[in-house]
Amino acid sequence: MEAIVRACETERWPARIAAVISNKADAKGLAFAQAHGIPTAVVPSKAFATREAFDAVLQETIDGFAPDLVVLAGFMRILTAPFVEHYAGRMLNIHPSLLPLFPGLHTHRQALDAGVVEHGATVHFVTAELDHGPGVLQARIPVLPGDTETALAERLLEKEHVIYPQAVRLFIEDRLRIEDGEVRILETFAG
Ligand code: NHR
Repeated sequence: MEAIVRACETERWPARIAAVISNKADAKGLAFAQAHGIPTAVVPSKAFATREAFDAVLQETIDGFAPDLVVLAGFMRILTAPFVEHYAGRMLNIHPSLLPLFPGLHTHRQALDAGVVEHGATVHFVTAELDHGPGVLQARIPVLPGDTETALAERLLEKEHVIYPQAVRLFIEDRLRIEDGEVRILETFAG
């Protein structure tokens, strides 16, 4: 989230971060957002009995800021189908694996256990099926001898901070199209 806010500022995107919203009141990103003059909101998932009830209030809260795009960044609650449908084609996530490999949790552990020589991260549009939406950009890193979950996560995070802002920028430039469940990136004349 911080990388996206910084890219928006330093690259002078024709965009505004409408709000930063968390399901946790103590999330560090909220303080960061406030320091950057960005509105914040908290919808405490713990206070809701069901996923449906939480998602309904989360949706009202998001829509109150009227964003063009919803960006999940470290958001760890599985979202219900109606919520995902409401933001179809306008909600992104970054998942720390080379999807379709290793959807779900503990991706670095999954990659090490599988013995892959390459790992990575994927920015994708969010669909109801967890970590299965159309992919926008991927970054790759080698898996090194002696690698641990922590080491992999740390090296990958640097790459995530590059490709997630790039993907958001492509959306803002209206260069992403979803066709037959796949993302096409439009070229510009400038390259
Ligand atoms: N919701 C839908 N419908 N589809 C996706 O693709 C989603 C999603 C919600 C979040 C992010 C994803 C990730 O980056 C994401 C993608 C949390 C879980 C999970 O199992 C899985 C994937 C992702 C985020 N959450 C548990 C739950 O019961 C809680 C885990 C926890 O709190 O630690 O919600 O990887």
